[in-house]
Formats: sequence, C-alpha cells, structure tokens
Amino acid sequence: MARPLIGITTDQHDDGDKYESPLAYAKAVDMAGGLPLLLPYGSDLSLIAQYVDELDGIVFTGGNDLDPAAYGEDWHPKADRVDPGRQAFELALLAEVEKRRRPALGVCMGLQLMNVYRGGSLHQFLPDVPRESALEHRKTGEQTLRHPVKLDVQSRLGGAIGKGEISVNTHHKQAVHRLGRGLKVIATAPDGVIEGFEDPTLPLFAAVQWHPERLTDEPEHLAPFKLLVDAAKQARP
Ligand SMILES: [Mn+2]
Repeated sequence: MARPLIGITTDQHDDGDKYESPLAYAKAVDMAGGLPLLLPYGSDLSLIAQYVDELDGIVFTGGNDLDPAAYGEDWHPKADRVDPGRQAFELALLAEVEKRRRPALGVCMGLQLMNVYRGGSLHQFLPDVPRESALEHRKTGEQTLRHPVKLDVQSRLGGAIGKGEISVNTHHKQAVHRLGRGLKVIATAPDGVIEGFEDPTLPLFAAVQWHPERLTDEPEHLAPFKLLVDAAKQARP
C-alpha cells in the first residue's frame, strides 16, 4: 500500500532567498511510515485547496513568533518575528485542512498557530508570567533542557503515547494563554504551562509545545508522528 503523503510546512532562511526545513521533521514522518513532502509557502492562497487535495496529513512545524495582532496585542520587545507571508499561508492552510478534516499535527509554533487560529491567545514571553515553581522553557545554553509533562491518557495523543507522564525537550518562550475554541488540554508541565491540546471532534487536530521530531529514538516521541500517519491512512479518500 502506498504511503500517505504528509505535508511539512517550511520556513525562510535568514537571508530571505531560501526555504528551509530542519531535517528532523521529514525523518520523523519517514520513520513513522509516511511519505514526507515539504511545502513552500506562497502568496497565492487560492492554490492551497489544491495542495490539500493532494495531501493525506500535515505537520505544522516550529518557527519564530506569530504576529500578536492576531489576538489583539502588540509585539513584545523580545519577539523574534515570523515571516508574515508564512503566517498568512499557514493560517489559510489550517483553515482548509480543518474544513476538509485532514489530520494535522502541530509542533511548537504549530501549536501556537492552531491555538490562535481557534481564537486563543499566547503568553508572548513566559519569563514575564508569574507562576508557582516556574520552569525554564527556553533554550538558554548549549544544551536543550527537558522537563516532565503529564498526559491525559484518555486523549488521542496521550493514548498513542501510552504513558501518563513523559520527559520532553523544551525550546519555547511562548505558550498558550487563552485556549482556543473546541480545544482540550491534554499535556501540562509541572508549572502549569500548557504543552499539548487536541480537538476531539476532528479525525486528528492535535499539537504539542515540545519537539518530538528531535527525539524519535524514544518511542514516546515517535508516537505523535505514527498517530498522524495512521490517521492519514484512515482519512484517505
Ligand atoms: Mn516546555
């Protein structure tokens, strides 16, 4: 049986003349049994429907910070701004993916995008947010830090991972503030930061704040990609 075709959103290289994608996303999709396909973003949003015709599932990948105008705020002074063309493309892609009920997995900025798309808001800079036993969620040194996450094993994603608690990597300064419409929190850090959610009414509309694609030698981190590939197989016309 042919592998399901899994689109992977891309970013732009700093010099502005190349698309780029960390190798880990395509490798994770490949390891999970999908056929990875990188998606360059363009300004002709009317072509998105044709992309979605071809795709069986999508990974919304990591990146810099979304324009907070999307949830009615001004830029934080420490913001690293994502290319507005990428943001516009991915919001339109997400709308089409949701309308067509195509399975979607969000990673890091992908989670933030899915939350904002559903009318939610973000903490723009987590160190500003007072909370009990606050953890460092950013990459501040050479090593990427890890922290535990509690999972709802009754959820799609938690069930696929199969454990109530796992250790995740953490490389983000933003996080969900107000949760978007129809989303259910399924993963939480010990300091209360939301690390994952899903919309249980769709075949798969799930996202994580960590980077499982960088940890696929650990089965619990390959699991979200296997879940996406399995859902993509079932969703095939
Ligand atoms: Mn974290």
